[in-house]
Amino acid sequence: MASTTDTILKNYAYESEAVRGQLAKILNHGALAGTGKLVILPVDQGFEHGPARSFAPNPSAYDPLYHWQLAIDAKLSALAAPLGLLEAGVAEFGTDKIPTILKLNSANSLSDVKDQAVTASPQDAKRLGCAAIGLTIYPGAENSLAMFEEARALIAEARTLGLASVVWSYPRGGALSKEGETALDVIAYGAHIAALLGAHIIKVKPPTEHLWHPEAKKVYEEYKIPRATLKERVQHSMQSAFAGRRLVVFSGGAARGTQELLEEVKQIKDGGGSGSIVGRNAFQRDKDSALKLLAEIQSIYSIHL
Ligand code: FBP
Repeated sequence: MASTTDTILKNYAYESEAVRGQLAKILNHGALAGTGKLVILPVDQGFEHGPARSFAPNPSAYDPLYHWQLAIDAKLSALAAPLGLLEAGVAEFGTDKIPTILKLNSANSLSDVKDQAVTASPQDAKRLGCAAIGLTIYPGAENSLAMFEEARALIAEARTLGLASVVWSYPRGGALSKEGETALDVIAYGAHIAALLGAHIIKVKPPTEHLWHPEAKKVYEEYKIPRATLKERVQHSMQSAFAGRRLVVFSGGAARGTQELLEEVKQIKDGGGSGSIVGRNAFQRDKDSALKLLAEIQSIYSIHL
């Protein structure tokens, strides 16, 4: 019988064995190995929000090696971070203990421009033994078209190096209202654009019930696309990512209560989501609490498969 990983990899049959091998490395690692589900630790918030906003709640987290150890001890699927953080730990931890995703572009809160600078290359990812590159697009932003072109080039280069690609699709900027950024039609659209750009793994925020684009709103209402529960909205997000043929993980967001987060994870799982990417909710807790939370999240994804 084909394993769950093999079944998922059939959706990537157009890719080289090397790229599929990197996807398999992530899918077959850690506590969720072989389940088809993923829990990833992203640590690019120091770049995006600044060090104190990211690490002051748990000062151990100022140390890049802390995040490597956390991802390893929590038996996560992968650690995703910008260049410097991966360079800081790779000599000590190597690449077998935790698959890594090199985040190639970064925004920062000192500038309100809705854009990301390319701060590393696919070659760096290869040099550091990463399984994948990661990059963010901002659908809707003034500069979104250039970001899509940048994504095309980075994904193509990663492919020639045998690396997989993870796209953070975060609609924002331009005409989008704050409420619009996480509206169901907008998140589904962002997931679809990432799939069309060739992302293997897509990362989106959990969508709300809100509908933003007036023309899309009419269609959602005419076809009565269910959206009352997060489970239904996750189902629709998966449907928009090639009818579930792409892995889609949902981000954790700002730190909040354990029960609220676990309830959200249950709904993501029930909606057929591929997993979670949990940063601040993990590393802003003390290590024991983070390990407990990450184990609970992973156990939700591994039951009733
Ligand atoms: P969190 O779990 O901390 O929300 O991390 C997920 C993430 O995508 C990070 O990779 C990124 O730095 C952050 O969210 C960006 O969040 P925002 O765009 O809301 O500032």
